[in-house]
Amino acid sequence: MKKILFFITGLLATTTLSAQDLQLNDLDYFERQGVNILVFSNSFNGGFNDEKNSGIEIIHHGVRTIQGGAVRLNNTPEQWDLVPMMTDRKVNREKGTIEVALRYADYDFNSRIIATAKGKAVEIAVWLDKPVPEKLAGEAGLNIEFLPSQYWLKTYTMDGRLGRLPRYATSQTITRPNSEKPRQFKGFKTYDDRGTDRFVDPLPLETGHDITLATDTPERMIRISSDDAELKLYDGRMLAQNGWFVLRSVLPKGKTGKVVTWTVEPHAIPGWIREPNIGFSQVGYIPEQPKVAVIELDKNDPIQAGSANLMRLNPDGTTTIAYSAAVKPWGPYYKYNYVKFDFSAVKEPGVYFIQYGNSKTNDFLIDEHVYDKITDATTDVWVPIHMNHMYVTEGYRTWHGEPFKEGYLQAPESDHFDLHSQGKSTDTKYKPYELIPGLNVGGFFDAGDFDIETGSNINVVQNFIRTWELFHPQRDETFVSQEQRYVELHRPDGKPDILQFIEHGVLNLVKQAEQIGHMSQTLSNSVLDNYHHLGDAASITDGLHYDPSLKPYEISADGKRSGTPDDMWAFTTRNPRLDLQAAGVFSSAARVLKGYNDDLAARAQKQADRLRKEANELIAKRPNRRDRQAEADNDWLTGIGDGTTTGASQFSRNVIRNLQTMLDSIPMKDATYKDKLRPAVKQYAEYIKSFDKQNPYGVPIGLGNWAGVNAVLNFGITVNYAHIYYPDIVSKDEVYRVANWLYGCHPYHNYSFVAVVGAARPKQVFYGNNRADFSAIPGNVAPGLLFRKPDHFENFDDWPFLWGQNEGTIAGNTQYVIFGSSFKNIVNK
Ligand SMILES: [Ca+2]
Ligand SMILES: [Ca+2]
Ligand SMILES: [Ca+2]
Repeated sequence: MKKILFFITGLLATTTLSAQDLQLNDLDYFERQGVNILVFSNSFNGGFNDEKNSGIEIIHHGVRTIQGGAVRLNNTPEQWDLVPMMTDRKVNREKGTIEVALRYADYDFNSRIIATAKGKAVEIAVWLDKPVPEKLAGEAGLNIEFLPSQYWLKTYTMDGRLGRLPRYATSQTITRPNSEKPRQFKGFKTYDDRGTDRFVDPLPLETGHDITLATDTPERMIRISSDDAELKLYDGRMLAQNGWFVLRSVLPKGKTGKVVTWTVEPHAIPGWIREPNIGFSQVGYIPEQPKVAVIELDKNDPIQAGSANLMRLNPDGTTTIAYSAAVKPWGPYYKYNYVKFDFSAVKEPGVYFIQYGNSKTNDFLIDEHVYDKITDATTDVWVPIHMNHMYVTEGYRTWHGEPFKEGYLQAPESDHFDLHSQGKSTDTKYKPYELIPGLNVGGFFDAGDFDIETGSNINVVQNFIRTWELFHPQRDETFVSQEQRYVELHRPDGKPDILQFIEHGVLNLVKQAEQIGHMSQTLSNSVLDNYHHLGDAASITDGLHYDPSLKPYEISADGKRSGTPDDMWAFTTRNPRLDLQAAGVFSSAARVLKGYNDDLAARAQKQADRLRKEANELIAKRPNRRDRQAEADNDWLTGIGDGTTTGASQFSRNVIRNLQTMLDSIPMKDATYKDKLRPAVKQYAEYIKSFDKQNPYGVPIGLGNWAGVNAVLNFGITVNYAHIYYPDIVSKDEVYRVANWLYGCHPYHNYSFVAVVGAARPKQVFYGNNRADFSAIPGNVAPGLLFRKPDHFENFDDWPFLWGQNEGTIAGNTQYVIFGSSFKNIVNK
């Protein structure tokens, strides 16, 4: 149904846009060839506040370079500044308008934005029924934001004056009393004012009534003018590295009605057609595997048919056509059309590239060994760099010193940030702010931030244990000394790295169980101003115990305590379901660590037994929906084992949800269990094939605000295991789906999502803890393609700061280790 709907939209768009004026299209956004103007197709959701993904957004020649158009309360809003809630959105097709109602509940402040197509421009106007509240007068304004990496070094004119947007934030700021600062997320503060009681406010780069940005770059050029309001141009990077260039007009005091009017005209290159995106595996292909490139085409691209060539780069420097074939149309999927080029027939090892029309890809290999190194960067570099409570070094470079030497305090009651909270009771023997001894050992940084997310750390240990028990990888490229709290990359120490990673994860988790009595939700930042830390993890806190009897920033005479409240907190509200998960992983860890670290194995087993008993008792007293679901799943799984589960209506959904668990238990069961599973695996084989109809890439594509790589990896792991145990039902050809997607065969661009050894063109930037350097930590896996409603996929590779598309997590990256290990195992057989 969706396919048909979008196909019709595509046809309409090509015929009605010939006038070259902006039209309000069937998907409720303004469109002309090369320009999409979205008015709150995506609204601010409040979860992490400003995520640079909402409000009025402009997709300019295929790239979403402008967003954040809304009434905002700051010159350059940061992530944790307040965002408006959209309370209403009306599309008026006759008038060609989109009207949204916005509300700041904290200030009982309502406004409306009306966007109206006017020729090639859109008018954006702010309407007020009541004047701006006193407290926000001079602060509330109409803002819109420009992507720095697409606008820096570009020229602009403001009322005829020339300028160039700076590559780095070097404009000017003032400070103002904190009392004038609009409230931030839940009353937290993103900045440490060092006792001055003042906040930093950027000054504008330019002020006027008529600005054209990127006068030197047609695909980015945009003109914004206003007769009734002053336009001010700011650089948001003065406050935060993830800030954008901001244009704003402060709303006038005491006025109602139409208070600010902008005319916004993005330049459109006449007849612009997006360059085809030829998706293929940047890692390359082994000779025997299916090889299908997916080519993404602009809906106005006339070349929807024709043929493509596989070109061979010969050792003597010449190029020859190795294979030529007609492309096969797949059809439309969201805003683009898709064709496929199948060159599976080519099996000769060599260096190749694909040519389609005037477009050529970079080169790639066809060779028996292309997949050999796909997990090495992740296990040798990414994972050890994320080892907490250790000094981590590589060659001449220190990644970080030993973090959080002062340990963790018992969290007081808090409705916190990063989705954490601490209930009224601590559920421990500790008083709020009391040191919980010994927690600063082991564990892994969560992601682009530095907390120990307990659930994720449990997943990490689970993932490594599964990898170890199935494949026993003996790879040793990392030196780990728990005694010295020292890690060195690329220095073998005679011990398999995976065992050392398991040990490192378990050290923290077991210590939590021993000291707290159960598992913490997280060991995380107490203050927002060090949560967004970018730099050496060892400098997040001062390493000194917080002593509230000292003045802020004062250090005790013995040099051991400070008055700076930067110590991390342990969030300890008891969750018996998490305890049960931990108990499961402790039992497995005890099995794996026996003979390697007997003491830790015994401690893990002891905590497993205690936590399981206590958690089951607690859950029996307070069962919830999830427990009933888990119980139902368990009955169903047992039914499979007993042969009593039959073709119920929920069969397919249950298979999708539980097949991995069932496959994992095959080694522990007798041979009849494997036979009983066959119908479920057959069902799953149909599910795998169903993706060929759902989208051109043949994998499950997620549409959430965290792009879908975890679901894709889960799918890939299950496909791999299903093939390993049932090669007659799930054929070897199926296991390449997810590898293709990860390594470059996906929408938007064709770069590998894994900063990986072996890929010809991996992504360059990721949301790692070195993101301020526009860099990556090798081996990271990006969440991937972020979907923006109603029809846009995106993955920036020049701007690392959008976590939903570029952040790698410890759980996801260790999931990739299982995927890659099982994939290599299959391929190399
Ligand atoms: Ca986190
Ligand atoms: Ca080692
Ligand atoms: Ca401290």
